[in-house]
Amino acid sequence: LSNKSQALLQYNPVHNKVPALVHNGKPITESSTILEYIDETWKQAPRLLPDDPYQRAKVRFWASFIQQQILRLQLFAGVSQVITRGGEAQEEAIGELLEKMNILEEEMKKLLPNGVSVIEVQNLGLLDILVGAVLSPHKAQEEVAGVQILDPEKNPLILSWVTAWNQLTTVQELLPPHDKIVGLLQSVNKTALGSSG
Ligand SMILES: N[C@@H](CCC(=O)N[C@@H](CS)C(=O)NCC(=O)O)C(=O)O
Repeated sequence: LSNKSQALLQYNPVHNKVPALVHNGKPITESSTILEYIDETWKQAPRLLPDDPYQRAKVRFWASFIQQQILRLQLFAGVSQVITRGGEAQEEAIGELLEKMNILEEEMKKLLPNGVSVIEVQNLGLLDILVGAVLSPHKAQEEVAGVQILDPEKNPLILSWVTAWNQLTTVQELLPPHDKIVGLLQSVNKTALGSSG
């Protein structure tokens, strides 16, 4: 973000980043903290985390895996890093991303043995949001990075999960069109290439 508002600097003085939620005049920052705050404040369905402590722990573990491993290697940091680093380092980063994606596929098969063919808004969970938010623009990322991130043979569950996410009415209303995401990623990469000299 180049032109940060006074409100953003005021509400997220530590990182100056979005998202920041302001509730009753008080700021909450970091997307996962915001989601948990929403879940604890508005207790009606959908409940984002399960009630059972062990199931909650598992969901939190995979939520952190998606954010710290997959998102880190992908989207803004990942795609620009892959492009700017080039050569061997590029292959290494792509290899690591695909490896993490396969781990996610195998582990989600255990967590969701029936797969995900449809997401019901009333039963929306934290992992639906993270898988959807992080991976729904995967086609644009694949186009910009020139690499397949989700393989239908190796990642059928994740792909059907992303498809189910993309079918939600709210997502269809809010997700920018493919070309716009491609343009955004290209401009992020251009900036990254410029700043890397
Ligand atoms: N870990 C943070 C990441 C926040 C983040 O990276 N936000 C980006 C946009 S998606 C941002 O505001 N970037 C502006 C900047 O770095 O100046 C979260 O999950 O909330």
